[in-house]
Amino acid sequence: MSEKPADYLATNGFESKTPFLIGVAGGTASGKSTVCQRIMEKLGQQHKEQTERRVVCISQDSFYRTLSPSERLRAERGQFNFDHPDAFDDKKLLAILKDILAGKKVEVPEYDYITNSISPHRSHTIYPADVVLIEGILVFYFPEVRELFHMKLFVDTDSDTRLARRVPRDIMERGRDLEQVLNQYMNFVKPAFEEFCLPTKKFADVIIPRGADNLVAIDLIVHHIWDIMYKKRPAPKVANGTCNGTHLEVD
Ligand code: UZR
Ligand code: MG
Repeated sequence: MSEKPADYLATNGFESKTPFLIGVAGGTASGKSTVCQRIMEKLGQQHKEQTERRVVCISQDSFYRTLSPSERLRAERGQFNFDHPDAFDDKKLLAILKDILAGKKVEVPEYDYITNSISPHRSHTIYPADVVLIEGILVFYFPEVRELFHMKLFVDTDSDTRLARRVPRDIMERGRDLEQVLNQYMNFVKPAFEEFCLPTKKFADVIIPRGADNLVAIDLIVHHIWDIMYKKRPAPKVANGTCNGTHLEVD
């Protein structure tokens, strides 16, 4: 398969159409963010300014709900279950996804893993885009949210690999100690994965074994996104190219 030109999305003249919404689920440290990053890279988006991006990625972590004072104390002791569906504000996620589908500009809060809370003064603006990726452990759990996705991907990486990645990440990036990380994993992360996340694999359109290492799967997905976007939309205006009705040729 030939490489599509990196600037295709930026030059095709598509304006304010319904964005193509892709959900990316999978267990903790399965490589969801990396898969999204690879998809964005292959669509040639990662070096663009926020306002010019035609492909954007949002994390479900931005939709953790605000904790009560007692929950906050438990979180500090590693005794709060962040892997349970109740930890999320699914109504807020739903409302934002509906706004995105309506072509609106939205503000997405930033989550801070050190304080276990949404940063009060930090959020980023998501401008209307052609493709919006939403990644998170439970993005397929909530039926109303799940129904909004045009494409559902499940990143399926084995649990040993995920644990081996999760431990150093929590210690280095999220300010935890080893005992706390392992306790939390055994008490909350692993059981919640089995109870809430793994059963949502059946909703996926594509299951990606080995996660971001699976370049063939990522390539196939990216080509599929191209095809769908092209077929869904009116004949694109291409700077130096022609459109013959079945495929796009660009010089
Ligand atoms: P990914 N998480 C935290 O560690 N701290 C928080 O304040 C909020 C979430 C973890 C959460 C889950 N679990 O397993 C993980 N815990 O973030 C999901 N404990 O993020 O999909 O990137 O692994
Ligand atoms: Mg993540």
